[in-house]
Amino acid sequence: MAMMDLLKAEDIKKALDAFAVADSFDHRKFFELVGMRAMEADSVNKVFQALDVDASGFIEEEELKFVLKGFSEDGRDLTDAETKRFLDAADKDGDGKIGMDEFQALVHE
Ligand SMILES: [Ca+2]
Ligand SMILES: [Ca+2]
Repeated sequence: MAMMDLLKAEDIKKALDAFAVADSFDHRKFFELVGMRAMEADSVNKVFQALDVDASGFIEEEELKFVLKGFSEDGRDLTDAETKRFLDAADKDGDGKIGMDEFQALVHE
């Protein structure tokens, strides 16, 4: 499922533009701007699957670094600090990766 089928291109652009500066990324604001906070669980799961590039069932740190590219090929890489903050916020069970339930909780927190 392509991200474009789940989200509006203008919202993706707005969300990416808001965090164009390195180290400015805020996942709560990003999910809000991109239109995911109002999304149904089923659609959030589809976004998760699109971001889980290797289909391991988890978003690992190396996938998280390139998470914005999952929304648009113009998306920048997250910095190491942003990646770590994002992971720490999501990874409630401390296994170093984001499961689907953790992703759901993060989007709707
Ligand atoms: Ca993965
Ligand atoms: Ca985890």
